Amino acid sequence: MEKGKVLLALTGFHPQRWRELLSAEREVVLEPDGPSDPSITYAVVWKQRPNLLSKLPNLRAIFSIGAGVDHIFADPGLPDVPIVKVVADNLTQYMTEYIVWRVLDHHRQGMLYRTQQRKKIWHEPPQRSAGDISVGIMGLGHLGRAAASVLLSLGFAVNGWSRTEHPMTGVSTYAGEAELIPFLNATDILVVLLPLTPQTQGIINYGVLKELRKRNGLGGAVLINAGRGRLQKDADILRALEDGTLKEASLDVFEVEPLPKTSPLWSHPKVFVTPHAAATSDPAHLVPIMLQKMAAFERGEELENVVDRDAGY
Ligand code: NDP
Ligand code: OXD
Repeated sequence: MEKGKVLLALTGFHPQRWRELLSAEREVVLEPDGPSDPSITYAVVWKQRPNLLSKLPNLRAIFSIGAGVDHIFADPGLPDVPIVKVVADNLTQYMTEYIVWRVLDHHRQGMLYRTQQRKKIWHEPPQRSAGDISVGIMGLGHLGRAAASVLLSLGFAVNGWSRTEHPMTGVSTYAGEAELIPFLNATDILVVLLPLTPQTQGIINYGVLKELRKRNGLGGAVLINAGRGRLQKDADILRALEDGTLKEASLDVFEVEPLPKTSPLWSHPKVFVTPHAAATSDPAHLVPIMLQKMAAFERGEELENVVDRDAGY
């Protein structure tokens, strides 16, 4: 197979560094030469323009620069070629750090201590042990499993929920819709690492949050969402915080991004906001992986981490 040309189509990311690194081995263009440019073999994308890829006759694969691929499926003219998602140690490490950071901050009452410090209050609340807290991870995939391992090593009880069954040593696993409620009922801190698909859109709603466990001194359930914003209903999270269904939340993703300045989530005293920054796609780490995959594909090897189009992730 001939060495193919790469179309780099990024919205919301500056293409320069990606282009420089890809150019080490491939010819890279930012626009095709006409809608049916035959020279393009691969597309490296984030939120590509709709129908940009639809007529490229020699396109062999699409590479997402992120682990999520919902941004690719938003294109009504998506051609039927393999879509490769990111699985990379560096991205996994970033996400594990974010999840462990947020779980520990809620567990060790960071919000309370920050408030006390502002008011110069010297007060030590009771300390709970990690083993009394169940962290439930929705989406026990590449990122969820890595976070689960570290949380286990810190002594937390860990539950995991996935679409299909995946046993994991030390983790109480649940699968499918039928086991969602038992999973929630056994969870104090809910960590969301699901992909956005037609099945998962809006899944983090008031009814689901109401099912979370509230015992053992945490003082209420906690939500941490680093998956996708449209998994959640922002208004339902606010309602759950107001009536005590939720004690606190850490949100990295939102229904609308950037989070509108008018959103009450920005200034809510029980919400910790980060700007979709839990695990940044770093071209220095991800481009070499993409280039290796392209070269292996051209040698006749199978592409890895190909998206299942029926499942949508
Ligand atoms: P994976 O594809 O490896 O794992 C996805 C997990 O979700 C799997 O366990 C899968 O189940 C489960 N799942 C999917 N659909 C359902 C469903 N309908 N019901 C129950 N479980 C379901 O993805 P990653 O772990 O690599 O990434 C997860 C998501 O994290 C990405 O899709 C992206 O949206 C988000 N992300 C966010 C970032 C950020 O900075 N905030 C950065 C990187 C990723 P099964 O195991 O049965 O397939
Ligand atoms: C991703 C992301 O999907 O950054 O990788 O959100």
